[in-house]
Amino acid sequence: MTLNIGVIGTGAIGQDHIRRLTQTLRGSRVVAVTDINLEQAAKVVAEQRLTAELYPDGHALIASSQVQAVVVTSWGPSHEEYVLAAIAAGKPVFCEKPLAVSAQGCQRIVEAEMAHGRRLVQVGFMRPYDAGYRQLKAILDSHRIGTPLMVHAAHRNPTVAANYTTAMAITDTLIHEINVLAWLLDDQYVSAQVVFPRRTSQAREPLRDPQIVLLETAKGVRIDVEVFVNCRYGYDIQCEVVGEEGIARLPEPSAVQLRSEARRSTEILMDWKDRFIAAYDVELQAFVDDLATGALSGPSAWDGYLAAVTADACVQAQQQAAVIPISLPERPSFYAPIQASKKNIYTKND
Ligand code: NAI
Ligand code: ISE
Repeated sequence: MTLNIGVIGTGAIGQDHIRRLTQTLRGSRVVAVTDINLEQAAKVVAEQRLTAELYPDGHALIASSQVQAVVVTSWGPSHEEYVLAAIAAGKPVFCEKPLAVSAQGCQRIVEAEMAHGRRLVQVGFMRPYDAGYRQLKAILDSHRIGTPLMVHAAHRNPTVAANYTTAMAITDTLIHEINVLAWLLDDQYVSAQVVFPRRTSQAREPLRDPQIVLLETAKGVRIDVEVFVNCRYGYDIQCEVVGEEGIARLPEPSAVQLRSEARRSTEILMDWKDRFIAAYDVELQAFVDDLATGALSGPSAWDGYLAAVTADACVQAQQQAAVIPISLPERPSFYAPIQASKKNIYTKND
């Protein structure tokens, strides 16, 4: 069976997901496309030689009988209304992060999905699908480094757009670490603090860059994440877990080692699209495959909600220069992770 997908938002990641759905993945085709900038959507349809129909807006696309599932890749503030519309129409929806720009928005989605009675939402948290993070998690779960005590992580971008704000270092960037580290440690956050080192002269005023986010988990693990979005040299994701018996480190992306002109070197990627290309493929393939078997198993609306609550605390921590307690609600049984019996890349026990 081929799943007919409608894509809302044809910017950077929208184009990339359309390409993978059309050219790389099995079992899906893009039949409908829209963007608030219709000219751009038309350009993407032409450039990627899609047979997809162009829709005047996201709501018309969701309502169309041609569309069986929706992919939301528009800008963050529009996610909530499209996800709620998809749920109201009873259609599965893959929504890029953030699920909504506020924790309350995510909560409204959770409530709508639970009222619907079946999972319809997958959030675009792709790190748990990355082979390196999967290996790291397998090591932690095997207890080879003993009980995790600390995590040192970094999320570095070479540069960011002019409209990037200090809060976006949390809501746009750190949100991936918020999701993946809770999954990796099988833990949840209890407090957040943000400290600002010396500001890089490469950042546009008034952006505070870099930042160090300090998170504490319920099990007492201390996490520091450096977010540095004008680091210039590359797109660089680091993660090191220090345990009682050893240290486990996220592998570097594979790259040719070059010996030339009296130097030994390897390239550093510049773009998130390349760094996580395989993880994006696997997460969207999981969405398509899960829909064929009837039950979504990837990052849920609840995971989107937990990330948003934690992100809100981090933004408060930026603004108040204080340690902000985080109180996360119990995961409802509706969102219990699907266990080993089902082939599922996201859950802990598969
Ligand atoms: P972008 O700015 O390149 O594209 C966004 C597109 O959405 C634009 O074409 C814009 O015209 C369109 N748009 C804005 N409002 C709309 C509306 N109300 N209805 C329909 N279309 C609308 O942004 P980018 O980088 O593609 O990001 C899109 C989303 O994907 C963001 O939420 C971002 O955080 C997320 N993202 C996730 C990544 C990941 O690693 N999972 C990587 C990059 C982006
Ligand atoms: C972007 O929006 C993403 O989601 C990428 O995965 C992330 O690494 C990058 O820093 C963000 O700007």
